[in-house]
Amino acid sequence: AQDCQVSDITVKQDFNKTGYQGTWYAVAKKDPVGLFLLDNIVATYKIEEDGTMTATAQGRVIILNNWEMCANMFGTFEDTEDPAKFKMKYWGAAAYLQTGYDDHWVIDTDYDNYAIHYSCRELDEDGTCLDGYSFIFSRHPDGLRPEDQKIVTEKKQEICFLGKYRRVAHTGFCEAATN
Ligand code: DAO
Repeated sequence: AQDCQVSDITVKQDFNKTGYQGTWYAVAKKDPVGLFLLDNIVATYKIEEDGTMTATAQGRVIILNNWEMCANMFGTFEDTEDPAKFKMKYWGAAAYLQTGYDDHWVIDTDYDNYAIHYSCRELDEDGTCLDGYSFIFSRHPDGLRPEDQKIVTEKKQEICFLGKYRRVAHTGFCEAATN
């Protein structure tokens, strides 16, 4: 997909959502226009009894331009014909948090250490992504293992987001009991 066509992006083959369950720490993020989650981003995925995937996520946000808080977010996932491509409906625990309906693709994962998420919100006329975001997730709060970094760098390039990520810090901001 080196012409950066979103339709050419390959995702995880035979994605196993059961194996994807549990906690993932965002270690890097490519932001969309009007970014929302800043840092301390942790997502926990779960398969419900009816087989649908759901997630909760936390992260530090700044609302109303200057109010810093920890956002508690919820997502439900609709399956598509590709097992690694979902549509995600998301909303916040509080009404003033963001809501939306985004693509949620799993580009690659080994289930135990790393995962590369991708979402294109808006396609450009030429088929490239005009506005998208991506999380690099690790099962380990302190980051990716050195042996996973090469794979992750290759995948960042394949989705045409190489050089567009920033590190996501984990400072404990969202570990307090309440907001
Ligand atoms: O942070 O700029 C951004 C876009 C991310 C919006 C999605 C937040 C809610 C996600 C909940 C489920 C798991 C990833």
